[in-house]
Amino acid sequence: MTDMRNIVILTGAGISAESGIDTFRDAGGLWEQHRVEDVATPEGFARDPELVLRFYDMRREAIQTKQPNAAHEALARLDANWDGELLIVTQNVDDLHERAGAGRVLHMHGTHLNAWCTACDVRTPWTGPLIDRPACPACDARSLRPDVVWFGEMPYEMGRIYSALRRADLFVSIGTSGAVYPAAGFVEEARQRRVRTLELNLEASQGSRWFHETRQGPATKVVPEWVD
Ligand code: BV8
Repeated sequence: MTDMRNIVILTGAGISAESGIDTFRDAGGLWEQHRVEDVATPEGFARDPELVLRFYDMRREAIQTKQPNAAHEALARLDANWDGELLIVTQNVDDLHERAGAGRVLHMHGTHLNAWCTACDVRTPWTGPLIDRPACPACDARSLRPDVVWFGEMPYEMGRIYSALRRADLFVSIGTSGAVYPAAGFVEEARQRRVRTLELNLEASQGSRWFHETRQGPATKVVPEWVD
């Protein structure tokens, strides 16, 4: 990586799999009874708010019992030691990158650590259940939803992501199936700008053909090997 100055790293559920957090595709339990698109959409929330709130309460509770793994720790080391630009754009709503010590992290699909009030639009840190319809700390309305980006909603900080991609020398995708846009399109964006592209994933993904190099294996193996 010696000639690389600016790096953009995209991570997906696969980087947290070995921490015990279910990915979307091989999840058990509630995931198998509901397609993500049915539960992770504004329409699904309008149709059955209790189902969606229970679903996210369950995931939030599960995330809080998990620990970062060697892949999160390797990226945190890279972040700490890299004197060029570096941005970890994660699709994940877990906070394992931050708990491993990474600082330059952007949650494009939101985070399980916040609740978002649909009455006053204020986002507040929230780790408890939402199913009991607690009052918004800012406006007291009982209108809190998870602060995650559902299908059909605009991901966060897209301008910041695209400007980082424009300046990048290297784009690395870790643990994502390349199934969901706009994240799945970042590699094409990178290729059009002649940015070097690398995929680190357990298996071939929907976007593998776009990468100059793909290394297959569990994240706790292939990510430290790449970083160190
Ligand atoms: C938007 C947050 C526009 C919530 C998520 C038709 C064509 C193209 C696009 C669309 C279309 N129809 C609709 C769309 C748009 C849609 C979309 O892309 N749909 C898909 C289904 C086709 N996208 C959207 O709606 C996005 N918004 O487009 O807005 C807009 C414009 C103007 C104004 C308003 C709006 C928003 C999408 C965000 C949805 N939210 N998550 C939550 O977490 O609950 S999506 C969720 O699934 C993730 O965040 C992630 O983005 C996505 C895929 O998940 P992955 O992270 O990749 O996980 P997955 O299980 O799929 O794969 C895991 C990978 O890890 C696998 O490859 C596996 O091999 C690997 N792995 C497993 N174990 C390991 C491992 N790798 C390494 N080590 C291991 N141990």
